[in-house]
Amino acid sequence: MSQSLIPANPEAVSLDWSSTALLIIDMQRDFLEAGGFGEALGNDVSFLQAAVEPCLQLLSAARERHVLVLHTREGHRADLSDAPDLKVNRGPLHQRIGAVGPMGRILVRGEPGHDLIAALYPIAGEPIIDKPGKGAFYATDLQALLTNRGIKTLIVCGVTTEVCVHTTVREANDRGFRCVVVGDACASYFPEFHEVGLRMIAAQGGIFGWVTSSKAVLHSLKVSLKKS
Ligand code: C5J
Repeated sequence: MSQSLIPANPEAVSLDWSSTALLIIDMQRDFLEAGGFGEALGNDVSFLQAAVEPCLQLLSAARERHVLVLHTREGHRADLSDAPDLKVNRGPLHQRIGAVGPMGRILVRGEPGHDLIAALYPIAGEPIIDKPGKGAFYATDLQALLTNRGIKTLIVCGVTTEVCVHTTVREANDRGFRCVVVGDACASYFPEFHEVGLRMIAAQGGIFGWVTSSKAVLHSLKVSLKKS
């Protein structure tokens, strides 16, 4: 596949699909479904539904075009030994990380709530990055996986815009990966944080990366395939 110019903020971004991966952040039941971590924190999880269909379209197109897809999941070991006290000891006991909820223990690896939503479930060959933090590079092998495959650009989508998407984009940017964030394929429990989060990425000449739409990425994938 060839070079492509994608309309974006703050300016069109040129990318080579052969060194580009799709990174889907934390589309987990714990964040998107009732009874999980997101709801335990007092959020209206329905706000995150908006990202599902655009993520699905990106995922399907990336699979069809043999673009590397990686999925991340935020969560902890069953004994919570990888979770700082600061993160665990917050809020009422029954709503904390590790507490038993309707989808098993909240944000614990292997529990039903920790898993990715059915609509975006990974297939063989798509790495899943289990991360104990908000950023996907912290305490994971993501950087090695990308570098060893020659990936230079990340198309980033998922939830939540201002927390795990933002933290990951900042980490990626500092490590030299170009991030193209797909605005309508990200979502937040707070629409205003979503909007400002996207603006922060593209501000100051694209201080953390570029922001585009799923339509623009899908078009680029389609055109690149025709050219190849
Ligand atoms: C949060 C995330 N919001 N995936 N995690 O705690 O954004």
